[in-house]
Amino acid sequence: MRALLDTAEIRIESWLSETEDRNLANDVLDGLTRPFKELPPKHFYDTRGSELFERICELPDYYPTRSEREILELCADEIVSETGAGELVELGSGSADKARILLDAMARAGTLRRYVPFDVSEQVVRDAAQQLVDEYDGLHIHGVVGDFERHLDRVPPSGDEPRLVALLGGTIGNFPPGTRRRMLRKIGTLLGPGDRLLLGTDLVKDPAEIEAAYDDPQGVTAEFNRNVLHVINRELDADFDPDAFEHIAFFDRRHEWIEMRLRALRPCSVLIGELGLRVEFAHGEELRTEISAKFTRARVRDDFEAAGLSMRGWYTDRNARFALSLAARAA
Ligand code: SAH
Ligand code: AVI
Repeated sequence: MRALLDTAEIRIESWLSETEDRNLANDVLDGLTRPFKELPPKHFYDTRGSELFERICELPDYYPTRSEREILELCADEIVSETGAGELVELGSGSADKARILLDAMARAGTLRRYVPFDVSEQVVRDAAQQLVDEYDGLHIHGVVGDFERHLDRVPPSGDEPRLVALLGGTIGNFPPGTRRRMLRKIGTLLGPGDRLLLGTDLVKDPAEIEAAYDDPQGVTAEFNRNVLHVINRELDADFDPDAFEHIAFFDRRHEWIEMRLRALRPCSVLIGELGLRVEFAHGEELRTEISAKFTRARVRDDFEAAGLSMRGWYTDRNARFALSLAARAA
């Protein structure tokens, strides 16, 4: 563990080593030597990737962020009064924009004590901590820089007051179904009897509306998608030509998830210097970079049950595009 900052109000710990940050080398070795090439989406998020994601959230077609904000603005007071939460742990916290709505509600209820942003991107944790500590009197921040698939047990123990653990934005949909349930089960270990999980899930709807959200005419999502190649070039001394790959996004109706892929526009022979590995892409060959699963209420409920959790609340926006659900550890 590296302590990145330790003051009276802010503590930030990193559980990522400076050299082997996010398991990138192993993921590249595994993912690019398979017959169907694939990389996990966490590697999008270096500083540039996090900035590109922020821009996606402002795109007219990317409805999840606005829909989830709408729900939070309507229901944050109710969620906070139901839970009595004094601590917010946010997994994949990003810019912490939505956390503010919950922190405001906790401040209004007089319970606000601590915020624990957890993200793989060091810069977003630092920025959020510095900004929020200035905005909320008496707030303590314990930031964790880590991989929530590997370092969830590094979340600091909770205090006396109930805790709300939030996984917002639809990030849970970026895991394949089996891993998703395992992840929910691990998150459940952070919950004591009075604690709650607040989970954001994008809902199944007209495929055209979903596809538009992942293929904007401005090309921001395409640049976000190609960012993973820039990350590999920089961190593993590789020579991908990102312009030789086009952005693909389509709704898989059988699985009810979006897939993002990068398709080679010509044959490419890529050297991953750090691994001494040469990877060949045929013309038209695709690399899967993300799935983003869409949910129904029944799918969320079943996932909770399979993970030892039980649904205690369900909130949607006016257009039923997105849902927030509250869950507790099953008795
Ligand atoms: N919660 C925010 C951000 C969602 S973007 C919102 O709703 O808008 C997904 C966030 O999860 C990014 O900030 C990314 O850096 C983080 N993330 C992705 N994979 C991660 C992992 N394995 N461990 C920790 N954080 C991760
Ligand atoms: C972070 N995650 C929930 C986003 C999503 O919608 O699946 C990432 C994203 N990918 C493309 N656009 C946004």
